[in-house]
Amino acid sequence: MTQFAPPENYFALDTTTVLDYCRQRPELRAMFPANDTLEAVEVGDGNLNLIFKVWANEDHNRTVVIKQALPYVRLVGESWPLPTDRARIEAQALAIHERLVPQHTPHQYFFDPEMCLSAMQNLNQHLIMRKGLTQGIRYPHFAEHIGLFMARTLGNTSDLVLDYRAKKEEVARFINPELCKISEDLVFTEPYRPTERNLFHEELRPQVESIYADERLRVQVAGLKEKFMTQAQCLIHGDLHTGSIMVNQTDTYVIDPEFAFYGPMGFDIGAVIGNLFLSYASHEVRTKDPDQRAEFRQYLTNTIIDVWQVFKREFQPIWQQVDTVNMPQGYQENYMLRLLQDAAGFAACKMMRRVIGLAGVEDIRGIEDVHERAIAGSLALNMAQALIMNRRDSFDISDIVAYATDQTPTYPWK
Ligand code: SR1
Ligand code: MG
Repeated sequence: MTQFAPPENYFALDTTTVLDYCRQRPELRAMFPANDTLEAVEVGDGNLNLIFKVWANEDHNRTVVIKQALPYVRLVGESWPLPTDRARIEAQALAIHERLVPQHTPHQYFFDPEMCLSAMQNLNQHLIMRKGLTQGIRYPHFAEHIGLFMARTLGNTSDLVLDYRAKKEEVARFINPELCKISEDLVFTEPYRPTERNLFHEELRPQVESIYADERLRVQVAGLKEKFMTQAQCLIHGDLHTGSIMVNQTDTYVIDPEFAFYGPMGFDIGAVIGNLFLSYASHEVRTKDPDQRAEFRQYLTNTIIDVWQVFKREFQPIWQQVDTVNMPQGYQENYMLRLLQDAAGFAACKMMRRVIGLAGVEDIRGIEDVHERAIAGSLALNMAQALIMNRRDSFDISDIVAYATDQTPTYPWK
């Protein structure tokens, strides 16, 4: 396997060495004056990196987050090497996001290329959105915030806004082959064939095997994979699931753009929609009371509809900048329709990979009872298949919601 050596002076921090590191950084001197007592804890629960929280004198309002890339996939270990250059990609994407949507991007104090780490604002009043959704918490401003975030970050990094040369230079700066390969494999390849890395529950085997055998489905997935690999449309976040979003009742922050590259816009929009649908599927068993379940699901589907409507509305300023001789109204409408249909297809792939593939999500895999887990997983797979197969017949976001929510679980087998 290819080895990706980190920079010469790189070493992986721990909860002791991170304290010395923070004391030595001039950018943190104002936050951590010389005589302060620093403490740290490692809080990374993701698949790839080390995440430390460092604070001073027991004052958690003076906390910084240090995110350091490990030279391998943390979820698997050193047998799966991964370039630490992803820390640079993340830092540069965060800088662009902070410029375009500062209200939805954690502030980055600095990036250290030798140590492959960034120091960032601690979002201590916020929760990972996926955790909130599993508990049935609603976020009333989320659709407005994420719709704006996506319209600004995707639209302003596309050919619709960037100068021809700047765009190509940006494509080169954000070449991210190994992280893209993870998505190519885990999102578009492995869920559709037997592989050692797939990790679904045995209860779901008959349904998974029918997916492996479904050539019509694989034709659709192959088309989406091609789009992912070839359409350098704009700078996408690349991993915009609800675990990459931190929320509370008033704010929304997007974190973790280490998978960023120039790819298709619909991949980010689909990630948001697909993860809201995964939550919808999980509440088939997570919320026992039928009225409460219906209400929370209504919130989720309204949110999906609003995300798309806000995205479209906030994309209008982008269309106002284009040359309408070359890009007349009809082209603009067709562009948005293609985006909607792409988003439905990518949402579906994102859902199937989280049920069948290596890296699952708490919404489904966190359901303790195996039968309930299989019910939710089965429903998610059926929703995803309906989305991917019917996306070309979807002309409005309400069509997409209708196709998905018409589904029922196949498990338990009749
Ligand atoms: C091996 S990395 C698995 C997953 O973690 C990240 O969050 C991405 O979603 C990736 O596919
Ligand atoms: Mg991540």
